[in-house]
Amino acid sequence: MSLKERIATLEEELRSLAAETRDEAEQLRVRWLGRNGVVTVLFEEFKQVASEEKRELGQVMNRLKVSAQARIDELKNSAVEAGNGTEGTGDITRPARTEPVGSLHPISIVRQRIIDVFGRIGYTVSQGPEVEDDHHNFSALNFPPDHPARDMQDTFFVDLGADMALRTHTSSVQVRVMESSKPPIRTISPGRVYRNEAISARAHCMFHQVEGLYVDKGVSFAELKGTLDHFAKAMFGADVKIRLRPSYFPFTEPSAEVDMSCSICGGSGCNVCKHSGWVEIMGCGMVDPAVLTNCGIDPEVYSGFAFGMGVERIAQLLYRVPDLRLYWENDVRFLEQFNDGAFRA
Ligand code: 2NL
Repeated sequence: MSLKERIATLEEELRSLAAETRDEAEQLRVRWLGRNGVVTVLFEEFKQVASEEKRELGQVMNRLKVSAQARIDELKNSAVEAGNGTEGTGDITRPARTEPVGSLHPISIVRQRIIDVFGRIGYTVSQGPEVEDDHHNFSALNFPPDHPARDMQDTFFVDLGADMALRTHTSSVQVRVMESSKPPIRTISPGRVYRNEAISARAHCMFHQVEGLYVDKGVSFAELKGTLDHFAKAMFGADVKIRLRPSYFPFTEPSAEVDMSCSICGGSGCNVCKHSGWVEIMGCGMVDPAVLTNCGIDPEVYSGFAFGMGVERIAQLLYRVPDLRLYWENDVRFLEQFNDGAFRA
């Protein structure tokens, strides 16, 4: 039989190889690829082949060697998976029972869900510093010099010289985005914010906000309503409704407070909505033209809408959390209730 014919026979044989256990697969490896294995011997004989045939034959030989290796590895792996021949080789240091390894904090879960909802409609995520200067946190956002938010009573100032404070909203991030990029801008800014308030069941000095900003030619209030309606339904379910009430923020005009039909009682009245059928979920409005100008965007060409929500508030409505302080106490009896199994080993 010529070398070529023998290779063809071996390729045939390779396809019908079988091994029940790891040991059997290992014996096959020795028989085929070991020091005196059939393939190894073949390569020895190859040295005698006339040089004009070497090129073509060499390729066929290499192919045989590679497929033999692959086939035997495959047999070895499937024997291991089936548990054959692995008796006594298990990891005896593995715990008998799987240990629980914790879960995401409800604020992390809800923040990520909010990011996902807006991500699917084209919003990017922007971040910025938690210690901000007066310009980004207040002035650019149209806060007048005597606004109460600029007071020590309401804002945590930081001893860093020039008017630095812990940001009171993530609008400061949106200001940075507008200053450094051109419309169209579609972004959300999740992050921690700080306000100098007494801690109670309903308020905390630190919370998490997600703000959104959309600036382009011809952005309308109707699009703002449509976007927020979509958000409420994506977060709380298709049957919730929203309504807008006129409000005031220094940085938007017009401004509105957004209420949602109570997701707990469906609008018929309960403790959470104080029997009104509606719960407040966020604030919003059209970006004030003065804010656009402050950030280097021409309000004669562009318009925009913005909104801001507290993640604690959204999580409170989703999970019926009765007291905001629970988010910070890290009592495992609270935290365990949000374990969806995603973090189990
Ligand atoms: C709330 C209300 C709001 C904004 C945030 C915003 C940002 C820029 C310009 C204009 Cl750069 N507006 N953000 C607008 C309206 C409301 O938040 O109650 N947040 C917890």
